[in-house]
Amino acid sequence: MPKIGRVESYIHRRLEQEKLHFVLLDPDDVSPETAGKLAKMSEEIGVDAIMVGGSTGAEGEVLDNVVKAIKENSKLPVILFPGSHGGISRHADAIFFMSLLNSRNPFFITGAQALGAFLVKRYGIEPIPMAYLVIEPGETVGWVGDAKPIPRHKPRIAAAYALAGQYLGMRLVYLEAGSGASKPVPPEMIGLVKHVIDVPLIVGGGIRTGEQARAAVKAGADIIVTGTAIEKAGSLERAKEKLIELNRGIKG
Ligand code: 1GP
Repeated sequence: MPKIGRVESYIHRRLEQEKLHFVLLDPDDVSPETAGKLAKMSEEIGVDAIMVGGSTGAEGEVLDNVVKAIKENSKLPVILFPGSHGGISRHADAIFFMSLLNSRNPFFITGAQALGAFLVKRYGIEPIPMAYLVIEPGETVGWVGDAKPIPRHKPRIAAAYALAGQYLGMRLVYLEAGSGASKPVPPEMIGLVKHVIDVPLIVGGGIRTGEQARAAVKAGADIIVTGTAIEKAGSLERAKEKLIELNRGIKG
């Protein structure tokens, strides 16, 4: 049996204390310099990990430079959040080895995973198996990932996919409304999914306020991912205020 790695153990350990906040930085949107500053700030404020990735342009040198800048500026674990096998960087600590279970295209369910597997092994990046479910509206990842987005008013469909993911051996479930979504995943859906699964539940997409983050946690989310609210805050000062607001919403 494969051993549970360092980052996954850290996630479980931290979850025994409180709900977690992961900040997503997309190398297509932030420079290495800004990414380093945001990571440092995130660590000071009490964020638990930095995720790096995106659906478009988060590959190669662009990705490597952002990961390196984050590693140089903070001690937080850096977890890759790849759009495909192109989203692998040797400088990261771990990778969400994710399958977009409700894609129509097998490339996003098992194809990109097969193309990336040897590189993950060669670089010694810790893989964390994760069921990734795209919920309406789904935004760019829904379109690029050829998803059949789960309707917002159909929590049972999300719960069925989430449980199937767990039964397939995935150790995290991620409900994704899409980066920049106008509305986050509905609390009723978060609640039902949490009720049926035993693995930690991650929720992201469209969470912009402390209030929304609090509602997602109250509904059952274990880990909240925020990206756009921080990346597009307008200034580092505003990003800091946003981080504090979101972190308070999550950790109470
Ligand atoms: C996107 O769930 C993440 O993959 C975060 O979404 O950018 O809307 O915070 P936002």
